[in-house]
Parts: sequence; structure tokens; C-alpha cells
Amino acid sequence: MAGNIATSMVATLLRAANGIQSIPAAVKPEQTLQLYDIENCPYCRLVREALTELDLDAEIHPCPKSGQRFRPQLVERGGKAQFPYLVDSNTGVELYESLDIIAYLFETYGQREVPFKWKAGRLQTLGSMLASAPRVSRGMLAHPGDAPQYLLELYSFESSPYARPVRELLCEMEIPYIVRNCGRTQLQEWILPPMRETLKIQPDSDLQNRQQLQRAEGRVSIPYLYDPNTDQGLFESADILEYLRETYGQLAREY
Ligand SMILES: N[C@@H](CCC(=O)N[C@@H](CS)C(=O)NCC(=O)O)C(=O)O
Repeated sequence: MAGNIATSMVATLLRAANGIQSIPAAVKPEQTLQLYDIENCPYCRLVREALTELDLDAEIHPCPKSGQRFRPQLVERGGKAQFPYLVDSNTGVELYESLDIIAYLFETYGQREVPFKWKAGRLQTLGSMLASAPRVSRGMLAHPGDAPQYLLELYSFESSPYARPVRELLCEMEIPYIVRNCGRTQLQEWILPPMRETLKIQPDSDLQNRQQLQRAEGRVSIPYLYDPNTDQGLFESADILEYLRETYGQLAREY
């Protein structure tokens, strides 16, 4: 597990300040956005970073290589197996191409200018490719698990080194989930949760998901997984990985 987090940390550092801080979108979609996604795909990462930065939740349909659960669905919908693919049932818009999706999200929900950094699209893609390298094939290849009846909910922000291994395993197991974005809006949120508890610091987040987690569990620590199928909520990435393997199948690979 230590090596897993170390290379995840490298990926986070390579993406510098991306996918961490949020300025919530001016308008929230009524129906949850859907994203056909591969966790370690550099193009998909850019879209997930924008979702964190706009504080938008999304239903993730994991499409690892050789996956059979959502890939055929996408080919039927959009015509080809290319990721990411956004489905917005609020507007009827469905889009391929990461940079087009990002522009759409900022225009439709952010209702603000696409930040300058996204205009340097090729540079962003290159940076995201570098960040994929340390994770090698994690979050890329299908090792299917059982399909849950109800969608799991993952409280996460894109660049969290601890949330990434959980998203990778969900992707490999082709387990769909709602990503509840929990970016940072407060300086105090940069202090790690155990130290916050020792110092009795409780940041007052502007974000609904962080407020909801604080109310429900009495603390905020990312990742947090809620599984409505078993009514279980878990903190700690290692515990979540173990839970997913035990609950949804032994086919998923060992880390
Ligand atoms: N220009 C596209 C490139 C997307 C792309 O090439 N995605 C790869 C995954 S990283 C893909 O769809 N590969 C086909 C596959 O996985 O079957 C974008 O920015 O969205």
C-alpha cells in the first residue's frame, strides 16, 4: 500500500495545482452528469479535474480496456469507443473530446470564462500524460467485480493521492459510482485530517458535499465511500480497497 500511495503522490505532484481547489459552478445540473471514463486516461483526468474545480458531481461509468459493462453501451450511444464521453441529460448534449467537454462545463454550469490554463489544451494533455505514467496500468484494465444494485458514492477530489487508488479499483472492477466532489476552498483544508483533529481545527467549507460529510460523520477526510447496498460508510483508502474486494469480488487484482 505504501508504494501505491507514493506513486499516486507523484501523479498528484505532476499535476501541480490542478484538480484540487474549487470555485463552485454558478448553476448546478438538476440531473447528475454522466461520464464514460477510464481512471488512468490522461484525457479523462482533465475532465475530472474540471469537475472538481467547478464542484460538479458526476455519475462515473468506468470503461477500462476490455471492459464489457459500459463500453458496448457507449459505442451504441456515441458511435465509437473513445474516452472521455459526457452525457448531460439536462440539456440533451453528449460530447467526446476532453477540451470540448471542459469548455462546455465552464460555459453551461460555471457561467464564467474558461480559465486560461485550459486554453493551453495541448500542454494540459501533455502534463496529464506524465501524471498517468507513474500509475502504469492501474485503473486501465478490466478485472470485473460484481455489479452493485445501487450506485456507490465516493467523496473525492481529483488530485487526492489517497482517493486515486480507490477510483482506480472501482474502474478496474467496472463498478459505477457517483463522484461527490470535495475540492478545497479553505486554507485550513491543506492540513491533513489527523493533524486537524489533534489541533482541533474544523474548516468551514463552502461546499455542500464537505458540509454533508461533516454532518453525517462528524469529520471530513477524503476519500470516503458510502455504499447504499450495505448501508456502510468508510474512511481510509486501504480499508475502502479491502471492502470493495471483499464485497464485490475476488477477480480484482491485488495491490
Ligand atoms: N482527443 C481525445 C482523445 C481521447 C483518447 O484518445 N482517449 C483514449 C483513452 S486515454 C481512448 O479513448 N482510447 C480508446 C480505448 O480506450 O478503447 C480527447 O481529448 O478526449
